[in-house]
Amino acid sequence: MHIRVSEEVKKALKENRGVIALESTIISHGMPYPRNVETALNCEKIIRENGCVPATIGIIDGVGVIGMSEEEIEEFGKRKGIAKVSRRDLPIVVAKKLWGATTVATTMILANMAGIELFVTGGIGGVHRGAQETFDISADLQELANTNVSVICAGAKAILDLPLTLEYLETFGVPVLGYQTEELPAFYTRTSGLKVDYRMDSAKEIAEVIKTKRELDLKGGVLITNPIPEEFAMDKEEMDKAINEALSDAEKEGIKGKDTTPYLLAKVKDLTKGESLESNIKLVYNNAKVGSLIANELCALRK
Ligand code: PSU
Ligand code: MN
Repeated sequence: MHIRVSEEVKKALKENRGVIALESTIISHGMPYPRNVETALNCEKIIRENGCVPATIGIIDGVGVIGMSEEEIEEFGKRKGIAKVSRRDLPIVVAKKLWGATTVATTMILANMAGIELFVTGGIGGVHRGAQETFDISADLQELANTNVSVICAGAKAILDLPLTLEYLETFGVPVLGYQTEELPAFYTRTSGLKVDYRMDSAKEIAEVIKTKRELDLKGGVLITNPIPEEFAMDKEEMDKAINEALSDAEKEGIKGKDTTPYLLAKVKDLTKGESLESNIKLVYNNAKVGSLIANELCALRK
C-alpha cells in the first residue's frame, strides 16, 4: 500500500540479484538541472554495468515509487516546488498525493519496504555545527540506527560537525566502515582528521559485516564511507573557507530546519564557482561502483 515497485526491481529481488536504492533529494535539491538528471541516469548506468539493478526512489502523486523510469527521473529534475521529504513529512505528502523528493532517511524507509538493503548516495545528513544549541540533527542518523538498509556514501560534508556525527552514530550503534581507508572522508576531500571505526579493504568483507549484522538481529544499517578519488578531490583550505562563509551567511539570514542543508549546499557550490558540483558528481559515480561490488558480494553470500 502506498508504494509501487518497478517490475525490473521486483524481478531482480526475486532472483537474488543486487539492487541498489538511489535517493531523489540529491536530484531535486542537491544539483541544478540538467546536471542532476544526467548524474542520476549515469548512476543507474554504472550500477547496471556492474551487474546490479538501480532503484531510484521518489514520491509521485503520493505514491512511493521504487524504481523510477527515465521519464520520471527527468520530470523530477525539472519540476519546481517538489517537497523535501524526511520521515516526519512522509505521511503528509502521501496523504495529500503530492510529489516528494526523498532524503536519505525516507529513501531508506521506502527501500526497506521493498526489501532493498543497499543504498548509494553522495553524503548523508548529520549533526549540524551548533547542534548543542539548535538540536539540529538530521533524521538520517536515527534512520541508520533503526532501519535495515546500509548506505554507501563519501562521508559527510564539513558543513556538519563531523566529530559529533561520529559520536551520535556510536551511541545509536551504527558501525562506520572505511572502504580502503582508516580515515573518515569528508565528501569533497578524502580526509577529515577523524578515524572511522573499522577499515575494510574489500567489498566482500563489507558484505560479511552487513550479513552478520542481520544474523545477529541488530536493527539498523551499516554506514560505508568511500573517499572521493584523489584526482577529483578539492583543496581542503578552499573548501573550509567556502564552508565557513556559507555557515555565517546562513546565520545572518536566519536559515533554519529543513532549509539548512539545501541552503548550505547551494552556497558552497556558488562560492566554489561550481567546482564543487563536478567533485560531487564524480564521488557519486564512485559510490555507485563500490555499492554494486558490495551488492554482488552480498548476493553471492546469500546463494
Ligand atoms: N548531504 C549532501 N548532499 C545532499 C544531502 C545531504 O552532501 O544532497 C541531502 C540528503 O538527501 C540528506 C539530506 O538526506 O540532504 C539531509 O537533510 P537534513 O539535514 O535536513 O536532514
Ligand atoms: Mn535538520
